[in-house]
Amino acid sequence: SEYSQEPSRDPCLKVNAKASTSFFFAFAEPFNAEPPRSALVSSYVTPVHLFYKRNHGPIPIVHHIENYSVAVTGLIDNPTKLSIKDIRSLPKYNVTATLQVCAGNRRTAMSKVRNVRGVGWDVSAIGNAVWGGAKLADVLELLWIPKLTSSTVLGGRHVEFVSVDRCKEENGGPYKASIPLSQATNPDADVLLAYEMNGEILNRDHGFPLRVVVPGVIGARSVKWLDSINVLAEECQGFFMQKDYKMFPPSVNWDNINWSSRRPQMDFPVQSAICSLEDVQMVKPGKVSIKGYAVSGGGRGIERVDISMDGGKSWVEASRTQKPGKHYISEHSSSDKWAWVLFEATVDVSQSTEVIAKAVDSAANVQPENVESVWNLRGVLNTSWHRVLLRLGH
Ligand code: MTE
Ligand code: MO
Repeated sequence: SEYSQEPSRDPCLKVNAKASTSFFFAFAEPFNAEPPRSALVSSYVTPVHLFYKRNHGPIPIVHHIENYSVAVTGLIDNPTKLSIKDIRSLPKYNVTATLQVCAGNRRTAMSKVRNVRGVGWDVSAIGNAVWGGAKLADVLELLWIPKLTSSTVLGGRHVEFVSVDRCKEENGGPYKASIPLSQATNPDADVLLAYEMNGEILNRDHGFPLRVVVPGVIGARSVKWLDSINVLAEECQGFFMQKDYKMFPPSVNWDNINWSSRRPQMDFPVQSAICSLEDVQMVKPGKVSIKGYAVSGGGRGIERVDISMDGGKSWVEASRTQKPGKHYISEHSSSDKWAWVLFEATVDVSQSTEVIAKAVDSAANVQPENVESVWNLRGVLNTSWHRVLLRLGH
């Protein structure tokens, strides 16, 4: 089958089958999986084998890396092909960035309110990695597209990334997505053509030999197995930009949906989740440690993480840690504005109770209280307060 040459994966990963697949297709292909919660917060940088994996087709194989190249075409004067050597010859940057599945994880919790369509992602479809590669702004400059080129002046130009994989949503064509030209040419946006993950050569699952990493933006725009870069007069018209990964209001259903009425989701909102406890967790009376992650998109850092034990009437602030991965940092490294913080609080438990976490970002954006208020038919962007139930046992 098309899936006979998949890489081997850590058996601890939880494979998320599509809700619609029957029992016989339960190890649904393409491969979509996330790590156990507790493993996710055991390190600041997520190990590659534990990093969630999100695919829309079989994992491509590149046999001869020497022959591999990326075509740069579209609205440019000199269309060209860049080899991996050309890309490696540009200054290398290590950017610590949190990537979150699709247009946000935690779909399973949203589907409990009302049915939604899509792969059942829980809280661990997110990871924080150190991505090593060339800045897209440097690559484009090499092709005479100056840094900080404004998309507005040029009528909303976008830079499109096209892969080599085969997705059924694209009728067997490749996965693609685009970002505004102004972001692509902004060195401070830290958009990378990455060939390393956590100091190792990028593996097949995560896009070998080259992938895009768009920090602060939903994972769906970070195209893996990059084949070409096209400068377009407008947004990419592919399925994943136009017919998916958009936020709709709770009133929109499959009968009245109008895809063109909404913009593709780009920056992700403020998100946090408790990972040291399952949804329903048995605990002994006494001290319980609450650990999790918090992150916001668009380069907005985390200002605060609050914990409540009384349904949100009162809150205590959790402590936060953010460790720049020093050992990866080279002369060209950047701050951790794209990376998550891990939080921790210790609470005293004497009866069964709900624990709630919510984060606040540097622009004072706060997670919404209820999932109902952000419910949408695709089940994306569930950033509602994260709640777990502690059941007292002995
Ligand atoms: N790129 C290609 N070529 N094909 C894909 O299916 N999935 C996208 C994005 N890039 C995808 C892709 C989505 S929806 C996400 S969330 C991220 O890759 C997942 O990246 P990861 O598997 O490295 O975690
Ligand atoms: Mo995704």
